[in-house]
Amino acid sequence: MDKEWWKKAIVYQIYPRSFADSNGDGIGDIPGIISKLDYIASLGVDVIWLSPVYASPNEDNGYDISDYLSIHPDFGTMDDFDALIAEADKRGIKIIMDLVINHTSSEHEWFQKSRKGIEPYKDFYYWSDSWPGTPNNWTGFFGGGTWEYDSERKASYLHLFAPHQPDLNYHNPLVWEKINEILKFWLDKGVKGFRCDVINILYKDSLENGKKKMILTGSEHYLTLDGTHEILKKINKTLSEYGAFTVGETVFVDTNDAKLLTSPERKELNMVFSFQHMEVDQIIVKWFKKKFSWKKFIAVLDKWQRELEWNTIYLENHDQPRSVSRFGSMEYWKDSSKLLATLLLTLKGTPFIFEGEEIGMTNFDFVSMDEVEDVESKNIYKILSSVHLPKSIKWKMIKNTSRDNARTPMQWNGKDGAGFTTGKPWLGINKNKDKINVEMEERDKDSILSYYKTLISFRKKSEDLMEGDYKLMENGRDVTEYMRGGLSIILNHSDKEIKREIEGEILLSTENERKEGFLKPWEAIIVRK
Ligand code: TEU
Ligand code: CA
Repeated sequence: MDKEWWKKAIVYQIYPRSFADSNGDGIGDIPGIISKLDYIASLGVDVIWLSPVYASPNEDNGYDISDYLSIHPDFGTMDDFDALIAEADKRGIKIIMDLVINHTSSEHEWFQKSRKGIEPYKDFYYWSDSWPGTPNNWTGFFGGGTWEYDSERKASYLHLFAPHQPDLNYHNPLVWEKINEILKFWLDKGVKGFRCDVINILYKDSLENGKKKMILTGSEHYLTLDGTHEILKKINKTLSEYGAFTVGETVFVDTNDAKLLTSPERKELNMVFSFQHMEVDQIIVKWFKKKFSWKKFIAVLDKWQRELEWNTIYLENHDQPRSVSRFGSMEYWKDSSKLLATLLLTLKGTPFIFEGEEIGMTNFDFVSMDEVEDVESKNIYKILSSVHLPKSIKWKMIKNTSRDNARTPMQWNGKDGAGFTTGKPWLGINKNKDKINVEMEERDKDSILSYYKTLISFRKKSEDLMEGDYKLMENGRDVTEYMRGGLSIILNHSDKEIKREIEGEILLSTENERKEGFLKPWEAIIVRK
């Protein structure tokens, strides 16, 4: 097999809890995913990335793993997982898993033994009784402090995320050995790679106080350090024997860090998820939104396109609000969703589609905190309770940014339960399910879903889109144009009709009926120059 097969792939991310529920308990599961494999294959994608399906107390929906070698009963059994690999394989689809190894759940056996001081687990985590100078002043990713006191060990432990997500101590060589066994376990089952959760923060060089900052005080002690590069080389070595690939979720990296992390000679990661284009509508932290600007958005994407030989392209995932609600226009919901699809599938790199993006799912329409499940949102809301701000503003901050925006159940049809479940869904279903759903869009040749299929098959057949050089031609307030090989992609990301003569042959447009000499509002076209 081509060593760099993942450069030709399109990845579809599944958030298993929210995808398809086979047994009516309101939680999506693996048999549910298997029942939708024909649908996934019909999109033309090559790889499924599964958000965590491991055993977990679900304080952070599976990003807190209590056993890396078993499947959470909510999701099914190991036999179900094996069946998923086999059934996907029949359809030419590979499975990659989420690798969450910066931290475990506090219910993991390693932590339970560690807090009792049982060897060899005693120093599997960062305990204040083993590290002088702790607890320190570091602040965490979900807001608030990073040390939790444990009455059993009579010491505190470090957690960069929620208190039940203790950070693993990679100064202890045994930790890597255990992780390596886990990698091999899944690779032997036929898993073809990993999306590596917050992978650039694994190694902490010291636990001294950090420089005081607006966010993440202490981060200079763990962001993309040499110790992490060393671990990545080890992960790479194990995976290379299986022809598997990695995509790192890398927080606060710029293009220079990303080059180090992904350069083929260094043999670390294959690709990374950058956050910079996701930060265009934020002021320092995501809870402070500012007006989105296409010019800045394209400028950031352009920098990454120019500076990296190859990388991921994504507009959505389970941590981000829905792209059409954020970058598109609700008035031109269908057109702007198609335009975003065009951007996603014509840039240089490996595209990642998040479940529901292909039908234009929108942000959750929730009205109160009671409907929110996201641990991050709940934490922030708690912190906000001591801040003097009108309640309506606090709610707006949560509503616009909550990760639950992307986590509402997949809208398969317009019925009660949206075809997702026959029971009570774990998280509310968006009321627009009767207008936005797979069943309707499958029947409609002009739908967002149909456009995704057309565009994916167009991309696969186009050498220009698969491998062509990238060059930005125009970065305007209303219109963007870039070249991929001999193709020009023109996007009108405004609510206005724009006068524009097109030179060359228009191969694809988001519009059924084009208006000669104009770009319709939110029209995107691909032109052979
Ligand atoms: O996300 C890491 C991460 O950086 C996010 O916490 C981010 O800060 C925030 O979600 C942006 O809103 C990964 C996973 O994708 C996320 O779901 C987990 O909660 C987190 O790691 C901890 O494992
Ligand atoms: Ca279920």
